[in-house]
Amino acid sequence: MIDEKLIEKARQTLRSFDKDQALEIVKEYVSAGENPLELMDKAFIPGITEIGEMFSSGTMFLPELIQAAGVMKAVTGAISEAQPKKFSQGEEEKQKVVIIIGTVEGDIHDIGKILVVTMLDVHGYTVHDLGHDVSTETFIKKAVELNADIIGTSALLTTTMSKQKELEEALKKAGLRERFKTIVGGAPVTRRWADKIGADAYAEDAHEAVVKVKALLNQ
Ligand code: B1M
Repeated sequence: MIDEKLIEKARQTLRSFDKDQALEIVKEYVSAGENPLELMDKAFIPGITEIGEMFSSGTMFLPELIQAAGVMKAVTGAISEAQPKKFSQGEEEKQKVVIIIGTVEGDIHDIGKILVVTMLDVHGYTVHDLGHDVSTETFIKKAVELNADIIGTSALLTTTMSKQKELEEALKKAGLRERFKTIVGGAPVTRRWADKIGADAYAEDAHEAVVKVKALLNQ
């Protein structure tokens, strides 16, 4: 069980933009044999959410948000690297499943998307991370090229969520809608939105993304 003092210490690294200290906390936690995803869920994600709130209320400005995001990105990388593979039954079948994921066009937020990629990867799926600011055309081109089973899109801005709808429409137009399953996520994205645009699945967080992918594949 993660203690409150450590949670506060980790959150403080985001407020003070202290990347070294943040990475040290992750390193110590991993060395103690703990799962750093717990640190992510209980400390760093609430911490960066708090930073986002400070940004929208005007108590923090863009250059500071960028610095805090730099700390968060470094932590995400370290936690992703430290994840042990969770092999389970049906491993070979899972590895045959190809998932492509990216943040939609016009959107450079990629921290949450990296966590989703990590979780699917550690659960044994073959995941191709297309990065951020990915156009609808690129999603489709890559899905065909890699013979993907699932296309996952992340959107963090209310203005870029429309790109998830655009993908659904473009797939239909190209006669490819039945060939791929789609899953959507991102802070402003909801189940309602997913239903509205006709996506096959919605996941609130990286843990749920694994559950939803399994369900999509009837695993
Ligand atoms: Co941005 N930003 N930002 N930002 N930023 C938000 C999203 C915002 C809510 C902040 C705020 O005002 N409170 C706001 C959006 C408002 C809106 O649209 N309604 C905002 C804004 C306005 C902007 C800019 C426009 C600011 C400006 O320039 N004036 C600009 C936009 C740039 C662009 O994309 N074109 C901008 C820039 C940035 C930074 C570059 C500084 C940085 C991003 C760095 C990076 O990602 N490399 C940044 C950050 C860090 C944030 C906040 C503070 C934190 C985002 C984050 O990393 N959260 C964010 C506030 C917030 O979201 N509360 C904010 C932690 C992460 C683990 O969670 O990404 O939600 P999240 O991912 C979760 C789930 O959503 C889900 O699982 C993840 C893990 O559990 N999920 C999926 C995500 N993708 C999924 C895909 C799936 C399934 C689940 O299936 C495929």
